[in-house]
Amino acid sequence: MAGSNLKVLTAAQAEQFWEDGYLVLPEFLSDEDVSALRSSLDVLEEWVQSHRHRDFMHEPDSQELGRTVIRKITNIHVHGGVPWRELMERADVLDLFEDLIGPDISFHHSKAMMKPPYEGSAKPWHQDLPEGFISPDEADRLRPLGTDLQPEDVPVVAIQYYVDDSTLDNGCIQVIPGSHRRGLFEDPLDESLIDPAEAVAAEVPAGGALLFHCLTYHYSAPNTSPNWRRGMVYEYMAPTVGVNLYDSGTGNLGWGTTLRGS
Ligand SMILES: O=C(O)CCC(=O)C(=O)O
Repeated sequence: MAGSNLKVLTAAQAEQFWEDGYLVLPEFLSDEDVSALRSSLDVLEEWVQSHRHRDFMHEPDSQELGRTVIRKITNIHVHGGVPWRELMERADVLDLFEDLIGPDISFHHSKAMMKPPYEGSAKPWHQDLPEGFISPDEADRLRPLGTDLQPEDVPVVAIQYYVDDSTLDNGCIQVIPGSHRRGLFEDPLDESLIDPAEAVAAEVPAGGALLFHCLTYHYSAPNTSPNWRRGMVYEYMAPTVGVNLYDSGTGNLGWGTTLRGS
């Protein structure tokens, strides 16, 4: 999938991404980036104490009395202000995606997954593609294809940036390597499809990032630690082969915006 003139990744990294369906980049953002991004999240965390907005989802079982605990902020590239907006279309980010999915890159969506200390709840095992990236009819059409559904034909890839260390203790993403080559399943994934022995904890230090394909099985456990695990997802797409993506109308701002190429 990746071209021969890579701009950010080594050939081995690009190959590993397509083999495993994910790739850890332990270093990506500068210390200045991380500090600006953290400050913006701190502002939002205060803002939500006195405001309500449909893009801000609260932790459903929070025990924190008198304080709103945020689970997820949809459209972080809008709500987070300048640093998050710039991150969406930074040249090095688009270069990285060009290495993986080619020169025609459009925006899919963004969100902040806050995983607050002690209260961050789990995200069940799932693939991104059936989570509103395609219509239910399209999912019904694709599922019987099984392993004929090639990940290279659905070049939709997420990057999750971390402003805190993301570890097993605070609910890092776990993945099943190679699961992006097993076809499309119901959302969320039936637990019988998951062999815990195959799961890999994709731990990433603050400032690093995790890339994962839209068919890769992934999960994150509750945060049982005293530490934040704030991981912000930006998803990008390139033209697909034989798969109709759609904007589910769930309020992803900027869906389909061309960021590079045609
Ligand atoms: O950040 C998390 O805990 C889960 C994120 C995720 O599963 C996703 O973006 O698809």
